[in-house]
Amino acid sequence: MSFYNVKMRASKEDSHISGAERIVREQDIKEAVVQLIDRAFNHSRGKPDFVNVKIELIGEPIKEISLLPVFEVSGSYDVRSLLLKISKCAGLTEEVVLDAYDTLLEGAAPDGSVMRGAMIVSVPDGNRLEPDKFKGVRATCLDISLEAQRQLKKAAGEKYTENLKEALTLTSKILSYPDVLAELCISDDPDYTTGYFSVKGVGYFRLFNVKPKGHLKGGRAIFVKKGCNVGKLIAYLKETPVIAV
Ligand code: PML
Repeated sequence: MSFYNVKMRASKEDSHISGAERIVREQDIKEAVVQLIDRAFNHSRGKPDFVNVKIELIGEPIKEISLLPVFEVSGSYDVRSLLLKISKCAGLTEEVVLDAYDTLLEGAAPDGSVMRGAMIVSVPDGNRLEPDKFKGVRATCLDISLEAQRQLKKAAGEKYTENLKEALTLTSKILSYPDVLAELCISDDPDYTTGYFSVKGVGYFRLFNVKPKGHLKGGRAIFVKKGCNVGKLIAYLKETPVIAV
């Protein structure tokens, strides 16, 4: 049976507004396109002046990966102390994680702007490995099964959002690569203060107050083992089709 990757990205005055994707059978392409277009025109960042929808046949078997378990962290807490604690328990170098957190809040691109994709940070030395320091690295060709989505909705209850589903699917793919240890994400939407720290073998720590409200910067940091082959990692993140179950 053939599957297709349907991708949408929307922008306004050349600035990214939203993007989403699905992996579907031929008979479900139309429905997926309608959902994605609907999403493009109903985003809190405003109406797009450009929407691109791309449909590609997937020419290889789709790999099943496990959706990470979610741990919610709400209330008032100090993000840096929490990151430090989680990093320590997970055997990650604390300074490297805290440095990445500060860098994302300052804008991780060389000119201090927000990177579209993720930076790749080597552990324990903290070196930045992404070849393009402005664009970073992006993971695509991924989706979540209907059953996993149903269970996630049930578990998250009223705290369920489409952002959660997409972020969790994305980071589950990123962490499924053997040399990836963890990922930290802070939204660059000034009104969305929920981010996450996902850790291999542990799960997705959903941080409801990862940055102050109104803060315009954010981004993603992927932590990898020192010596990780970055070319192979990037190829996996971009090209290997996965479905989180
Ligand atoms: C969530 O758990 O609600 C998603 C957090 C990450 C959001 C990333 C983004 O939308 O930029």
